[in-house]
Amino acid sequence: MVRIRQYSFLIYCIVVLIIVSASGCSDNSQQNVNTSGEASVFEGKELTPISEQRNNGIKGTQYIDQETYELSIYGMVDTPVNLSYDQLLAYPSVSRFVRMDCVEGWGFDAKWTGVTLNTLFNETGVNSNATTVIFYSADGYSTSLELDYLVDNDIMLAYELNDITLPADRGFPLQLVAEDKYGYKWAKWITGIEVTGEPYKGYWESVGYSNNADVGGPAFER
Ligand SMILES: Nc1nc2c(c(=O)[nH]1)N[C@H]1C(S)=C(S)[C@@H](COP(=O)(O)O)O[C@H]1N2
Ligand SMILES: [Mo]
Repeated sequence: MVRIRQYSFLIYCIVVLIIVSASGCSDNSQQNVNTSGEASVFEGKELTPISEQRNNGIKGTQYIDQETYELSIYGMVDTPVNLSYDQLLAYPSVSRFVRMDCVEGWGFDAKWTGVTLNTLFNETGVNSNATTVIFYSADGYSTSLELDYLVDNDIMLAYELNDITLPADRGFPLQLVAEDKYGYKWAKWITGIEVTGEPYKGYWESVGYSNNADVGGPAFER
């Protein structure tokens, strides 16, 4: 009798285990992301696991189809381009350790891999009187940065995070790694890049957040 009860308890445990693991029942936002092979250290610096990073998109996770995806670069350029996901990956890549700091006081450390804007601008050419670059996202979000900041700091568009292809809720296929700028400059799910000669205020900037957004600087425009 005792043995049968022990057996049925064992089977009960196994069934529960299977259900829990199949439903992705865990308290992080990366439930269906396979992060095996995720890097935990880069250049001797510890990385925040993807499972401990947050997602605060204005309209939730965007799911972009890799097959039909195109990045448009247009505006004050010599040659506008539409680049497929495979074309983006074919450019020389760079990897860097960069910390992301949200203006609300949380952040994380990560290894980012992607293609620099300088590489892409080399392809399109940029008009000499251009000053500003606007990033448009699939969720209707937008933000902008000064052209000089992007060029001088060799800023990249990341397609990998801690050696993992950017998961959908982290911004697949591309997140801007806006080094030393608050998180709201780190556009995710980027579909369009416009080069312009006018200052531009994006989603959060247009309601008062600093358009400069230097980490450590004021959160709001005076
Ligand atoms: N498309 C899009 N990009 C976005 C946002 C957004 O709502 N939509 N939120 C921004 C803000 S406020 C922050 S702090 C970071 C968060 O990035 P993470 O998901 O890598 O943590 O994404 C930024 N990029
Ligand atoms: Mo943020």
